[in-house]
Amino acid sequence: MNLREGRTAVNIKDYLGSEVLIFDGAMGTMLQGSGLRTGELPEVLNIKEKEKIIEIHRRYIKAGAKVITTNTFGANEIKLKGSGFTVEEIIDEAVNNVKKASKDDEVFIALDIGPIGELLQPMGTLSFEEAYEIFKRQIVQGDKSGVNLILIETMTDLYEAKAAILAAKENSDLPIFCTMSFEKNGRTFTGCNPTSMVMVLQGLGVDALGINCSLGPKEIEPILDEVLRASRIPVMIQANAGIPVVREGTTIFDVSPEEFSMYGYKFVEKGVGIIGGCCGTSDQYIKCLVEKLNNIKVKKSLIPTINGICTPTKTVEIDSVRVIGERINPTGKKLLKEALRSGNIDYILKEAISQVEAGADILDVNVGLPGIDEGEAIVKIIKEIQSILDVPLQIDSNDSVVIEKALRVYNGKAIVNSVNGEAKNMEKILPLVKKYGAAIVGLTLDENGIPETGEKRYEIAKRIVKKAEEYGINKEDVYIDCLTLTAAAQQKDVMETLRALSMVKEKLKVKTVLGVSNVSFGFPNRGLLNKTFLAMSLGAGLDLPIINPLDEDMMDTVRAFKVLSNNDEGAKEFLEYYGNKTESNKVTKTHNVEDNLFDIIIKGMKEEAKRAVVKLLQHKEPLEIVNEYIIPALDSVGDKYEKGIIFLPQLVQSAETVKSSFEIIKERLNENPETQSYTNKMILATVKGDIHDIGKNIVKVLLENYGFEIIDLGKDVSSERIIEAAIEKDVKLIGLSALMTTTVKNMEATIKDLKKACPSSKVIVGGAVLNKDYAASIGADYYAKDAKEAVEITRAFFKNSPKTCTK
Ligand code: B1M
Repeated sequence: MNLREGRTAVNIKDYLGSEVLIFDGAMGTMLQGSGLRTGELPEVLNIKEKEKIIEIHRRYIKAGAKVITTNTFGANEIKLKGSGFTVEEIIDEAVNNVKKASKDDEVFIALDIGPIGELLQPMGTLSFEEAYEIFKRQIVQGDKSGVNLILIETMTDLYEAKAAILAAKENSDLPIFCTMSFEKNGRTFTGCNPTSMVMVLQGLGVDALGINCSLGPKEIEPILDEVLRASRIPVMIQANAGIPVVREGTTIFDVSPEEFSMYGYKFVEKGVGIIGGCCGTSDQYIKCLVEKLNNIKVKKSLIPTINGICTPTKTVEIDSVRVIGERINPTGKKLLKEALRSGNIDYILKEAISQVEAGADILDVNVGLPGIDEGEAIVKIIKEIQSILDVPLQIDSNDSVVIEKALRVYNGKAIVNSVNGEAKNMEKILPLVKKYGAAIVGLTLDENGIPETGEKRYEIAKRIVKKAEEYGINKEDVYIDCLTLTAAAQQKDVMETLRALSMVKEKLKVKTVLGVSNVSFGFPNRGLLNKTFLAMSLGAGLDLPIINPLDEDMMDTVRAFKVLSNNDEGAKEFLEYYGNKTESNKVTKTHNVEDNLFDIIIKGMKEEAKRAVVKLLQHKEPLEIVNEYIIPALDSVGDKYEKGIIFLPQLVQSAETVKSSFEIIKERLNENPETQSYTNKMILATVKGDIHDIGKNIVKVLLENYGFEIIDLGKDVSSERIIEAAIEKDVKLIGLSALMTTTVKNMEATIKDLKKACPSSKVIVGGAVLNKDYAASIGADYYAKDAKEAVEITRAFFKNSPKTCTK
């Protein structure tokens, strides 16, 4: 059969959900097996050694694979820089190679797209739109060259996956499959969990999603179970042939083709519909898989069991009452208005943090204010909040342009607040909600305003749900707001809201949302009315109260309701919260702004950290601040990271916060240098493979302050560069820093190389992972536990030693 002919004749989508679709296996490890030299780009071989590539494709086709992946994993403009070939040339040749391997067109061709190889902001420097453009170039060419689908694979950052999917959706109409790579702890390298991955990818409209690489089938199985629980769309697995181990210089994968296919069978039994191999697999593995899966149909029933919203690292299932924090909304808030006008992001971040600390599960973000560019402001605020908090957001605007801008940059699955029953309004908002895979709040009002009776509001709710479904939005993602009216003005209508709410819950079976505090407007003792109305609404079936979480009475009501409605099983949350109440109050009270530098670093608030440092410097020495606040805070961050409490994005933010506050410490240190005449010089570097440089930079500033000229070679520095600089600049003392157990080995190798090339040079080492004995065992001459000790050692050294690197 000619599968590829006319592309639409037999669309790959027709296979999904019925036949098990078998992909090919690894390309990289097959190429290594056939003599790929280290450092050589596999994609360039599409042109330079096309026969080798064609042969690998042929072997997979012969083994029975129905989808062949192009050898284009890294064919992006960043990785190909300096290769002498363009993205277009490589992709075109790669597609041709598959076509040549399958003369009679018996397979589908998947355009392979791997990660760009650079981290996106805020973890790295690449912007979302730059990433989008990089992927777009690959996709446009793949489409032109005649692929049948796009396979976005081995993603570890959900945001990068989103950029790739949008680039695919907006520049081709090819089917999109997307897989991410997880580690043994069930998270990707950037901390993304499987449920969040599913929520976001299926929301973005991919045709299949799943897991590939990093792990063998055994380790993938529990992660797969989570994916299957959440996914409504076909699930794909491309496991490694086990976890690679290096034995005598060779990488070995310990899962045999037979065992691999047994897992394949088990996975299909569980509901997987698309299967292939990743690193370490070969045509043998695919052959076994094809034989084992002969005549098996897809089992997945596609019944969703999870509904909710998320960020990459945090999923909020709407399976119980969830609090939406209302405070980032300028209506009636003078200080927030000022902050928005003056661009005081820290004020807004503090509002965000305090609400989360008070128990908000979701934050509403509304920045609509005359005189500011709402679109620009919402994008900035979403990015800032998401760089320090993992809480999902509710985008609150009635301007579709603003909503689209916000949905585009938001990392995760958001709620859009809101759409109403007016046809024009639904036509504008709902397509955006569908395109970006969000949830939507539907207000029970239309061109005639808010109906008085509960029945009429219910009718509007019904209309909104129906229309949303017509646009392909799942009913589970529509949250109905029956609208709170002010008791002071419309007392008799208050109960109508609750009647409407009950009807919506019972008849439409959708989740409900309500801004509560409007009920008390114009009354004294508003708090009393608010908490009473909240309790009544929860009793009527409210799922998502929009409230001020800093209002203890309101949060008390929510917690109490959860116990009484059996939402908080065994009253676990209740007991945890109220059992420790006195203790937690005490902790908050003892903290003042200055003492908070520790917390500020952990929270990752850059501007706030600078202010705290300035205050602390009034009565503390710069190094005291480093030792008493900065290092303990980073230790705590490192500890939380290791325990999986926080993830890479937060680790990066804390490091960035330290960097910005250290700028101020540095200025102070440089105000009173002990001597300004640089008579002795030394080199400082963080060793190869290690990018931790905060400690090394502290050591540098202090040494400079004591009059030493520092040649700072930066981080991730090879021994060759260090030797070259030592010889060229005639330096006698070399300082090396390393922070990881893995890079201490590079430190040892660097010392060895240095001693060989520069025999009379001396090496001083430091870094939290070392101690005195270990430093001696790797050949270092000196070990400094901190920057102060580094200064003492350096001073003593130059007092007693010759000053040049004589060979
Ligand atoms: Co990473 N990291 N990190 N990290 N990070 C550690 C080191 C880790 C222990 C965290 C953990 O899991 N608990 C762990 C290493 C585990 C191991 O040993 N195998 C770790 C990991 C795993 C990673 C990544 C692999 C995470 C990932 O990507 N999945 C990745 C590594 C990338 C790479 O290097 N290839 C990574 C990345 C990062 C950030 C980029 C986010 C950031 C670094 C930013 C930067 O440096 N520009 C970061 C941070 C901040 C940390 C922790 C939290 C803090 C390090 C630090 O700056 N401490 C760290 C956990 C921890 O240490 N508690 C962790 C404060 C600093 C002042 O102390 O550097 O020890 P330190 O310097 C002291 C002394 O040691 C001494 O003086 C300084 C001042 O007193 N000293 C010297 C240091 N060098 C000296 C040289 C001298 C003399 C004295 O003479 C020359």
